[in-house]
Amino acid sequence: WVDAIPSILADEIFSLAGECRLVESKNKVDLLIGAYRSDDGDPWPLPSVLEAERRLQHQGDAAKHEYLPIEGDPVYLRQAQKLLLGLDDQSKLFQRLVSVQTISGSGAIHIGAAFLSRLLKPGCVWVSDPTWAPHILMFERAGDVIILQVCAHNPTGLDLTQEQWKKVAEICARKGIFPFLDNAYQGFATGNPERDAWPLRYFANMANPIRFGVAQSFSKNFGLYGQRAGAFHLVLKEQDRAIQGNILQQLQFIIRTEYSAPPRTGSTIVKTILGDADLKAQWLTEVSAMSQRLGSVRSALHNGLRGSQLNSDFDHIIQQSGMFSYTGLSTKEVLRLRQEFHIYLSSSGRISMAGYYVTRAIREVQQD
Ligand code: PLP
Ligand code: TYF
Repeated sequence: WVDAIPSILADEIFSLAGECRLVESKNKVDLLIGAYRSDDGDPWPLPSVLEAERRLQHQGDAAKHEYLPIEGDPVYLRQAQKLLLGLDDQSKLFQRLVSVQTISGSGAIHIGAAFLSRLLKPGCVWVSDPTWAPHILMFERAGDVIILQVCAHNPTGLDLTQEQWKKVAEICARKGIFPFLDNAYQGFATGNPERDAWPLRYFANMANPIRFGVAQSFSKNFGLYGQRAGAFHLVLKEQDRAIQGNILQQLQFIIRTEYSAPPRTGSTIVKTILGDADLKAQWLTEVSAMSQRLGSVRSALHNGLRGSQLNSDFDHIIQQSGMFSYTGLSTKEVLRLRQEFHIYLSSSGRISMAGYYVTRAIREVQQD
């Protein structure tokens, strides 16, 4: 059987990033991965995260390497729910939620997909075209489900308007479609996580509630890419109260068969920040700073390209928001950029706005 193991398509972004690392040119430009970078092109550990880590280190918690429960840390999960839905301690909405901690946003999508494929058994899963490629891979086996990105859409940078969200919610309710909201960039569209959560809060507070799932990631908005802090939430109807225990058992079963219990370092950092008023306020300013910097790179890129009598005025670059820009460059043009200029971007023409040589180069030319 070993000889018969077939090859499988690699992930384009990760494999091109590996290729780019090997390129020796000092002028190479990496616009691939959706990870925030500072003006100097370096990763930016959030100061609020560093402060939380410092506090945790001094706590000397003897239990800090113990297992978490299968479904995760209850304090972390409550903070995660509050951040999504804007809840205070008295909110009745908590009673409609079943939440489990997951291996970041990807794990949340996977656990959600596994849950839906076991229990809802959807006939069809709808995704935006284009969408983040793993959506399709993760739902391949999984009434109908539609995957919707809450904000800062990957790869296009284009989000639904509030009016469009209302229509989508109405169609889901009318046709019995289960919305699966992927929330990987809360804070990156407007700079404010509360404002970016509008679609989630609209869905949760509809007069005639519908059930929906949410995959929540803290990779981007806490800069905790490698820590894998996330959660999968089900927002249910009032009348589902009796079945919530069974739902949690099903989710625990799936987790048990896959990895037993979630990792705790990242979730402990997130709950420390969200549970402390000062640290939370600091974190909010840091999210806003990341979003603003991405916005100014966007404007700088647009300024550099417009009016240059090219095929496009590139105005779409400033109409988009978040981590990515969907440039409209063709696959052929992308390939030339890579081969002739060592500029690496996805073949779809998506660029990660945090790519720093572009910013630095634009600043240099503007200073001359
Ligand atoms: N969903 C979208 C649209 C993404 O772009 C990503 C990647 O960053 C994720 C989910 C999940 O990321 P992670 O598993 O790092 O939380
Ligand atoms: O789209 C991105 O760049 C990020 C990181 O299979 C990523 O979401 C990319 C590809 C992938 C998993 C994560």
